[in-house]
Order: sequence, then C-alpha cells, then structure tokens
Amino acid sequence: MPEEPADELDLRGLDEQELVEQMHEDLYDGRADDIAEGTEILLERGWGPKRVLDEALVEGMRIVGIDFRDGVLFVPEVLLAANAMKAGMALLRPLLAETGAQPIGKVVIGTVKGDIHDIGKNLVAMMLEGAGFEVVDIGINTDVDSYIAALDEHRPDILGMSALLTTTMPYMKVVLDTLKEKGRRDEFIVLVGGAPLNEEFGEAIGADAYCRDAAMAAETATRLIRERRAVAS
Ligand code: B1M
Repeated sequence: MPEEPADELDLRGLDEQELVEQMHEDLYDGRADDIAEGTEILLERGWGPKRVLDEALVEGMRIVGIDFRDGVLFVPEVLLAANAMKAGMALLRPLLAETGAQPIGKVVIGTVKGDIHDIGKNLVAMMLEGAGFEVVDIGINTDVDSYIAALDEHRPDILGMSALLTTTMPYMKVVLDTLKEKGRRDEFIVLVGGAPLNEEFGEAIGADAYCRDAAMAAETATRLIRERRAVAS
C-alpha cells in the first residue's frame, strides 16, 4: 500500500512522539498550515509553549540546517521551512509573553547589516517579552546608523544584536566601536548572539555578554539590568 500523503494525515490521530516527528517533517517540507495545527494540538494536550518551541520547532529547524549545510536543501526550501516555523511561533508568542513578570526594561534588537536571518532574533525578542521586557524589534540588515537612530528614538536599557553568518558577525564590533567613539557605550547593556558567535567573540568585541540562546538572553538581560540598577541606587 502506498503511504498516505502527509497533507491527508490526521495529525490528531498521532501520539505525541509521532506528532513531533511529523512536525519535523512538515517543517522540512515547509508546510505552514500543518505546523500551525501541530502546534495547536500539542498545546491542547498540555505541552507548555517552551517545550513545543524547543522539541517540535527548534529541533525541526536544526535538522533543516544540517541538510542546508550539506547541500541537500537550498534557499527556497529553507525559506519555506522558515515560514512554517514562523506560523508555529506566531501561536506561541502570546503564550510565551504571558508567562512574564512586570516590564523591567526596554530592549532594542536587530540583526546586523548584511544578514537577513531573523528567526533566532524573533525568538529572543519573544523570550525577552516573556521575561517582562518591552522589546523594539528593528528588523534585519541593520546598519550602524539605524541602530543609533533606534537607540536615540527608543532610549532602551539594552541593545541586542544578532548575526548568523561568520561574514556579518564582525559588524557588531562596528556598532560597538561607533558607540565608543560617540562616548555612548556605557549608556547601554549590549548583548550579542547568533549561531557562529561564542563567549570569546563577545568579549573580544566589547559586548557585555554573549547569549547562547533565547532563554539565556532573557536570563542575562534580567540579571544585568538588576545589577546595573543595584549599582546606580
Ligand atoms: Co542561512 N545560513 N543563509 N538562511 N541559515 C545558516 C546560518 C548556515 C549556518 C547554514 C549552513 O551552512 N549550515 C550558513 C552560515 C554559514 C556561516 O556563515 N558559517 C547560512 C548561509 C551560508 C546562508 C546564505 C549565505 C546562503 C546563500 O545564499 N548561499 C544566505 C545568507 C543571506 C543573508 O543573510 N545575507 C542564507 C539565507 C538563509 C534563508 C533566507 C534561506 C533562511 C533565513 C530565513 C529567516 O531567518 N527568515 C536561512 C536559514 C533558515 C538558515 C538556517 C538553516 C537556520 C537558522 C535558524 O533560523 N535557526 C541556518 C543553519 C543553522 O543555524 N543551523 C543557516 C533557528 C534559530 C532558532 O536559531 O538563529 O541560531 P539561531 O538563534 C538562536 C541562537 O543563536 C540565539 O538565540 C536563538 C534562539 O535560541 N540568538 C541570539 C540568535 N540571535 C541572538 C541575538 C541575541 C541573543 C541570542 O541578542 C541578544
């Protein structure tokens, strides 16, 4: 018997493990509607939003990343996968934000110039919102003038920068050096993140912290803002 096509599968008929595996496949195939439905089903079955995010969506995207790296998938397919991931994230966003406390500070966040990856940044923004921050997301491909303009306009406590390419991560230093030249570096806590970065890089460019993932970004932002306020008071 030929296998039933995925779009005719009754997702509700699957057990949790089968559903998560199916969602990895649906993400791989860029099926946004199925990802949205799978996300809803897992939530209905009592999964927390963070678990759905980590086990169904982020893990699925990790698999996509491996095949992208190995030349099995190409940009159009990965864009569809990214789109499907966003369909799931849209449902999780309000739930992740709900778990947070009172607003404790403001963050301006953007992906650096030359880089259009935004899934990780969006996740970080969501988790920060969930931790009680007001977040101003200034998008992708952000040049230094746009960062400075956003800092002037929104006067945040924290600047967050994301980069996913080894070729774009050095641009973070351009932004930090410009802030230093203007004598404004100490006005902001600067957090950086993205898959190719590490702690040494964060230190070398003069950021306050490198954050390995979205949860760490929320934790670090909360800790550093409290420390800064404790010193100021
Ligand atoms: Co791109 N891409 N891509 N891509 N892409 C990578 C990054 C790559 C590693 C794939 C690979 O080869 N395995 C590779 C980079 C290699 C390198 O530089 N060493 C790569 C490449 C080469 C490219 C192009 C150059 C491909 C081409 O055109 N030939 C091109 C570049 C375009 C450009 O930006 N100028 C390109 C394009 C694309 C798409 C447009 C197709 C799409 C992006 C769609 C979108 O974002 N809207 C895409 C995708 C989806 C990926 C992969 C597959 C997945 C990235 C992702 O979303 N991960 C990626 C492979 C991979 O990383 N495994 C790849 C899921 C996300 C949740 O994780 O973004 O790491 P991540 O974010 C994490 C942490 O890093 C951290 O928290 C997040 C959540 O936990 N974090 C922060 C991120 N930002 C932070 C900021 C913070 C704190 C923490 O601030 C406070």
